[in-house]
Amino acid sequence: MRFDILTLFPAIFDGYLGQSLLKKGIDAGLISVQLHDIRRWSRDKHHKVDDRPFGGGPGMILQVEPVVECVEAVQQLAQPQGLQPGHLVMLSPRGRTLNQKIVEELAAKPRLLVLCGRYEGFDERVFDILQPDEISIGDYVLNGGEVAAMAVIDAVIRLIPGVLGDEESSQHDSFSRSNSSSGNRLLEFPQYSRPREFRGHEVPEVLISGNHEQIARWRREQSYLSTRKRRADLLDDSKHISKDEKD
Ligand code: 6GU
Repeated sequence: MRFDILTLFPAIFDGYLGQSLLKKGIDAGLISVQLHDIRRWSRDKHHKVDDRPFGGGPGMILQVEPVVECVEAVQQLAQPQGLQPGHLVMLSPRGRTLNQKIVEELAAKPRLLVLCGRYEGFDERVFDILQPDEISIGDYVLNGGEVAAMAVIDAVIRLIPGVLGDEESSQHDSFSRSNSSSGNRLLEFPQYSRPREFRGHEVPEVLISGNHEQIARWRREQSYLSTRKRRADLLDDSKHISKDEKD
């Protein structure tokens, strides 16, 4: 899968790209990531890409020309390599809120262009012209789309076949479609490792019993109880989801 990240601050991604799963995926040839500095498409000799809003008001607006021209150049740059123009995601607090279903949808694309905003926002014509898939990571305000872009990429790469080893498979993740036979989306069950006792807190006996049937039943119950305690809204949601999926 190919990612193109379009940002005013490419350096923010350096640490993330050089670490852990993403680096493993890149080294294995399963993922490629290219960073593009929007400032290179500035028409200004000082590389300015923002300006004051017409009509007045605080803050600066990302200008339409550098953003549109940067996206178009990145789309075209791919053609000699036989790549598709790619699905354009724009990180924006007004977008649809990210969830696992959207992550699955994005993971099915061969190429994502990830456009990160800053300042007070984009000139509205960026949306009119590019018609991006606007995505938010929640109802709060970040200083820019970069951290949100990393959240999207991090969630998407877990679903690319081969990126996670068999042992760390994403199949059992909370929220994943396949984590329960009934189609409900439940939180994960609690896990324990050595030691068997710490400060009087013991590992549940059933996990040491060696009875795999009992262990599986206990884990299903615990998943349900954990979800009911922490995220009862998921239980309501999953009723709708399983009804929809039957239809
Ligand atoms: Cl994608 N961008 C910004 N600036 N703030 C956010 C966000 C994105 N998602 C939640 N808050």
